[in-house]
Amino acid sequence: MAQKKKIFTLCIVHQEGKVLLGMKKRGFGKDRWNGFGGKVQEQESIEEAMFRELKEEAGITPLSFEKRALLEFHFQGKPEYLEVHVFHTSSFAGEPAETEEMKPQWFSQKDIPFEDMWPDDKHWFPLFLQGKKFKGVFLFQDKNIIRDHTLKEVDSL
Ligand code: 6OG
Repeated sequence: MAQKKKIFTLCIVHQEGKVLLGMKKRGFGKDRWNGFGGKVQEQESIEEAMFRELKEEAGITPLSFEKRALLEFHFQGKPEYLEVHVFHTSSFAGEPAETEEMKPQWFSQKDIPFEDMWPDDKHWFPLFLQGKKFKGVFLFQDKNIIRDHTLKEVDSL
């Protein structure tokens, strides 16, 4: 039987050698730095969800963006997997502000806090920051341990 998937967005603001991450204050991924995003709702497109989540979680609107990655996250023993559409944006309108869900902070791209992020991030952030497009599949044993993964560059998504 085909596995069910849930579709998510993840948007990372990257400009002038810096990356804007948010500390997740509640829910899935609590107490970890991450880009901004969430579940795509039934009546909206993936891009619309990306805009909505960036506004809701960080108070900003991207002025340009590019899809850079498609990541699958499988958790052992869970019937559903996550399909995460990862976007890059380098320009936005508004001022990043703390919200109920996220506390935003700029990091130098040389100083990304991988120890306090999802463990997959250290594998794919370098490709992301180099401007590559890629697909990845990660199999988690639990939220701290990756059992297996594949990552490959692609020409288009
Ligand atoms: P809400 O629950 O806030 O959406 N997400 C992940 N991000 C990374 N870097 N690694 C993972 O490994 C992730 N699993 C989910 C997708 C959750 C947000 O967290 C991202 C969404 O942006 C397992 O609605």
